[in-house]
Amino acid sequence: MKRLINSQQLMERAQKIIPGGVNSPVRAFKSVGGTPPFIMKGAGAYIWDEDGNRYIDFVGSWGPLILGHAHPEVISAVSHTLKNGTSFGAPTEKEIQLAEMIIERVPSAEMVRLVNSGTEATMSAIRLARGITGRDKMVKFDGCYHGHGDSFLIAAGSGAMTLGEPDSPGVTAGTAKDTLLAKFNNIESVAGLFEKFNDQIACVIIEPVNGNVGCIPPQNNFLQDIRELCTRNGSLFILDEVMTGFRIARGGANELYNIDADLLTFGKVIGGGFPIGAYGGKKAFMEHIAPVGPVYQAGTLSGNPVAVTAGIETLKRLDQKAYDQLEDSGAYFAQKMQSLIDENDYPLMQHRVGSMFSLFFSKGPIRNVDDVKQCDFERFNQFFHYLLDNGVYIAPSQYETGFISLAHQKEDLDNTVHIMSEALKQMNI
Ligand code: HOZ
Repeated sequence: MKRLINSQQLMERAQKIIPGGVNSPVRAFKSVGGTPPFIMKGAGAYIWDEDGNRYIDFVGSWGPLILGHAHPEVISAVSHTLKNGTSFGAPTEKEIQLAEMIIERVPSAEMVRLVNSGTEATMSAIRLARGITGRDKMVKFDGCYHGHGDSFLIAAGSGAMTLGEPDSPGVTAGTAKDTLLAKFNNIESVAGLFEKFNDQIACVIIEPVNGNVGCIPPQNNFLQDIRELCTRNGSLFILDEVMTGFRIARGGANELYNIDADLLTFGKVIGGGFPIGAYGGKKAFMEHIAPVGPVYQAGTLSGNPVAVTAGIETLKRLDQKAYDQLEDSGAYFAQKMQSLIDENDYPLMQHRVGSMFSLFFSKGPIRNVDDVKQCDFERFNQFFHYLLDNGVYIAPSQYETGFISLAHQKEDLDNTVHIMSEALKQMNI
């Protein structure tokens, strides 16, 4: 059992002045119970808590740290930028460089606008879609999470689902009525909405891999079929690549699944651990944004030089060799876990897309959030706490995805499989 004395004290202190003691609900361990370790530092594949315990980290700040923690060259470039000032509220050359890197990699991105978070990116993208089409309604998928903008907090995944609040109080009925819900991996549910509301739907927004209810890949031609429905009905198709962008392939899901998106949203990896987001897409659409067009969107710190530097330095290191390594690591880990599951006939199944993975406490199939809801959450919690006690840090919810970084070595993955195997053994399942 790891000692979390300092973390406990910090949590008590934090809870007095920060709601729940945390600045984002997923960090609070609400559904798994116990005290979250307060993190003191990270290096490569590891983090250390305030009691000196070391963990192999599969959260990676919820996705951004694809190079691992405190990558020396990213830190050095950021330090250099910092010396010249932290923010100007005026254009800088580095913003062009990051935008060029995004556009060069993502097939459907012809123009890009930098913002400060994934939430800002998705909020801005749907405003743009509504501004262009003059339509109000938007289709999202049950269990997809697109940040905490009002329109998205309807059947939302991630922390909202974990806390049992997929529809947040505070979202007005007026806003909620414009969010239409479809089922992930169920094209009939999308077609049904188009039949009913065809000339009212501004856009369909989707996580191409549903990474906020665990990791669920799209099946069959699901994404292509949505593309077709959007084209036929004059609606924009928005790929929310905040999680998948520059993570599952050099050009993200846009490239991997060969989907012609109208708009795309980004975050996480493009900030290399700093707060950033972006939305992009076809030039003809992006030129509707102010100051070129009438759709307004702005930000004091948008394109912040420090965040942009970290993003550039991160993307620079993500060449094909890096994606091959991420794929190898993901496949190696999944294959070892599958042997463990098969040899012991454990009631578990897993999904993986590159370096994104999830282990579900269910025999499956897992096609969408409805299937995830059938998982054995009690067992997930036991498993989670055994891992935490033994130095493996995964997200504290069955409704989240694991991330392998370039810093994870075979030895880290072997150790993790070993600890997972011990956890499952002592759980007696
Ligand atoms: N999308 C992340 C969780 N799945 C965001 C992290 C957060 O909500 O704090």
